[in-house]
Amino acid sequence: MTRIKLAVQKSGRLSEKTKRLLNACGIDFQVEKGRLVNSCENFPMDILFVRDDDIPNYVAEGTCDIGVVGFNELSERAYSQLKNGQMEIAEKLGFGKCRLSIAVKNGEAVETVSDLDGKRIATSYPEVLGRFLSGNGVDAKIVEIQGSVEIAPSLGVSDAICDLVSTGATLAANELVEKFSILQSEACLVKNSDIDLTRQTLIEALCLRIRGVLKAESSKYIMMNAPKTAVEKITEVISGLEKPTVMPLMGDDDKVAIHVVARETVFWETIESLKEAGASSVLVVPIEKILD
Ligand code: PRT
Ligand code: ZN
Repeated sequence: MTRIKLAVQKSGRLSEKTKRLLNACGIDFQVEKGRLVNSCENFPMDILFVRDDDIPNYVAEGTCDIGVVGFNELSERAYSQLKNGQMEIAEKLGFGKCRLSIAVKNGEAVETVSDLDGKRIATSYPEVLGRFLSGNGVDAKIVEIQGSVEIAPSLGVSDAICDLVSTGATLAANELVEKFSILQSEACLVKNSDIDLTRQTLIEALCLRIRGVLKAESSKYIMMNAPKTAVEKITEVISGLEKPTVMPLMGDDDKVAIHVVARETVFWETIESLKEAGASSVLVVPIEKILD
């Protein structure tokens, strides 16, 4: 029986969330220590646990059919393969969000991109940075370093850095100021484009499950009771959500139950507005799966 091969980061920032996503898709597997390939028990898929740096290449070369990796790694290591259609992004997964930014020492006079002319910029992303600089006509020296890029300026190795930022705490701790964000990134499911029909069908089935889980994660089911007279006002408050279901309440002719699926984050303000409009017993509950 045909099986697909998925590359996943072995241990790092994307590992746990990737495993959790697969489990939420109903895919079970054991991770055995020291074992490179682990087979899924209830889905025809084998998982290869590797360093994230290797994932773009594994998928581009067809060693694996699909992989979960940050868009930053794809842009650095598989830019041309993505551009020429050898591989493609099947799903954006919504976690591992960060940005690749250029930062300089506190007080350094860099305001516009052209102020980077003649500067030395340390990075582990020479390809992405090189494209950004040449695209902006900037002539700066790229100093390639693997790891701890943020200490390069204080060591005198560079004048600026280009590194991933999420909260900004690392930059602040090293007295660096973020100036230009050159790439937005998140974890992606990437796939090789040259795949036979059977594998293609399996990948589509996996994507359908992933989309269902992601949609459900950002959705909530809201239930409330309300006087019949308040239904119109409440419908206005939830007009941005799906069409509500309005049901009679047994033993109370004046009140109804209103149920609605919210496809976006439900803010406290919305719940407060519902209460103000006359709703009571407002329940906001998580949804496990949504298949449209
Ligand atoms: O061993 P392996 O090669 O597999 O792992 P790795 O060490 O290369 O990668 P890892 O596990 O650190 O990160 C994997 C992926 O997570 C990255 O490729 C990104 O797609 C994503 N990601 C999301 C991040 C961050 N956020 C992040 N903040 N990767 C790294 N960082 C680092 C950044 O380099 C800097 O040192 O965190 C620091 C900045 O964080 P803040 O919060 O202080 O701004
Ligand atoms: Zn890595």
